[in-house]
Amino acid sequence: MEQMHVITLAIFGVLLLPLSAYAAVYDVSQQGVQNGDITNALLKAWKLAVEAPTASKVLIPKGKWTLKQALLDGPNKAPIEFQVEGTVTAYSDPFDLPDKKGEWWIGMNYLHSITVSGGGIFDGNGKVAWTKNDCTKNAKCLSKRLPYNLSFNFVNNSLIKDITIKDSKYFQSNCISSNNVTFQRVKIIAPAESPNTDGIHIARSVNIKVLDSEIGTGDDCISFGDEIKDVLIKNVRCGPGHGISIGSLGKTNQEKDVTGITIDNCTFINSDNGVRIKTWPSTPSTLKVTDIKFTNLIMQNVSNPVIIDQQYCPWNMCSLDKASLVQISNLKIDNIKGTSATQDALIFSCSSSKPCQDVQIGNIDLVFSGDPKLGGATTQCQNIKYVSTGKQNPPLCVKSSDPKPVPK
Ligand SMILES: *[C@@H]1O[C@H](CO)[C@@H](O)[C@H](O)[C@H]1NC(C)=O
Ligand SMILES: *[C@@H]1O[C@H](CO)[C@@H](O)[C@H](O)[C@H]1NC(C)=O
Ligand SMILES: *[C@@H]1O[C@H](CO)[C@@H](O)[C@H](O)[C@H]1NC(C)=O
Ligand SMILES: *[C@@H]1O[C@H](CO)[C@@H](O)[C@H](O)[C@H]1NC(C)=O
Ligand SMILES: *[C@H]1O[C@H](CO)[C@@H](O)[C@H](O)[C@H]1NC(C)=O
Repeated sequence: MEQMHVITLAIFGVLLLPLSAYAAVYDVSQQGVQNGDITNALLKAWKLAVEAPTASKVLIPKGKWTLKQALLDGPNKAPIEFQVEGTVTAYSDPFDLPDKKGEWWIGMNYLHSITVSGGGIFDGNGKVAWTKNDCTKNAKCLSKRLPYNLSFNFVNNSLIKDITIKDSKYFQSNCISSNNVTFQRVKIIAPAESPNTDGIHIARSVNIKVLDSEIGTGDDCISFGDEIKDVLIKNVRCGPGHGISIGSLGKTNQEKDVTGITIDNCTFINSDNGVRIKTWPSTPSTLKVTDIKFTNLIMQNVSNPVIIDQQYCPWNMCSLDKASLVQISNLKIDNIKGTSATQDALIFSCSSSKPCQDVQIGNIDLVFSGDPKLGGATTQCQNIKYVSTGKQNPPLCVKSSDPKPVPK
């Protein structure tokens, strides 16, 4: 029976779209969808696609569909386009996942030459899960077991474009252990008050791009873990949310270096931070964060537009006794304009053990948007030496250390 279904599906696909560039189009809706649930249909279509010797397409057509969980694993023999035109919604119970090991709602692993496209929506339906998330109070929190929405691991040479990801139960999307993956014209949305709904989390990857996208969430718009090389974030609009964060880094000494992150031509609107680097104190990690560029950024009412925090220690989970051993160097901050919702427009809280090195700062124009009676915007400096060019508003610190602590 199983075999017959599969063959029928393949023939349908070819017959229905004879002019397609794809040898086969596997339309999920033709696979005995029950009450709109495509869980089994998608897995069957995906299996055909990964085994296809030539390029194929898996199609989720227009319409409203529900999906329990799907692990869309490779290896695939040939390119696959995953064309999502409809709205795919998760079930609301965060623990009702068939694969208990799965940390994702839709996981795409061990794949190459994948295109995700189609203008559709992945709706994580996270409202119930968020109420069960107590991570701000509890380090071993429940939500560590809540699934990601759309998770890419061990993926090469792939493009994710023209899709919307919304209301994930936890991190909305991630890209881990991958090489040459581009996110383009992606829209990621969750309410400002939803916990840990990071937009895209990127770690252990090389040559990743996020372009022309809009991200508004309850946590970081984009966050970076360790072992990163060559990332470009360009033309991204971020807010609400916590901004774009490199780190937190250095929590364990297994972490590896972060090299080459450029954040260019992005706009931050009502976010807690603009661009941020954060590292843990009192750990043995000596990783390096180098070749970082923050350029052409517009801040609109951002609480901390630019912040380096080498004393990152949330919920008193660590001690501040020993300075961070993470070395930040070769940092360029250029052409940052707009308004700061607090007076702390620029905060450079670098490590006393490893002061920030080779920093260039130029063309800054950030104005405090709050009560003018409080004074203007300021720069705070600890353990940083920089070269400055062009306009500096607020003025940069005269001394490399100004002992004001980082506000929490
Ligand atoms: C991705 O590229 C890496 C490094 O070139 C390679 O080792 C790995 O097998 C590739 N993975 C896939 C799924 O193609
Ligand atoms: C990177 O991936 C894209 C697909 O997004 C592909 O067209 C391109 O050839 C890949 N680049 C390399 C160097 O393999
Ligand atoms: C910068 O971003 C804006 C707004 O997203 C866009 O209109 C403009 O084309 C971008 N500029 C460049 C040089 O990419
Ligand atoms: C600016 O940001 C502050 C703090 O996040 C917020 O309370 C305020 O409403 C924002 N103002 C505007 C005009 O959005
Ligand atoms: C959707 O939720 C699961 C669980 O939170 C999470 O692991 C996954 O990362 C989220 N999706 C994406 C794409 O993050």
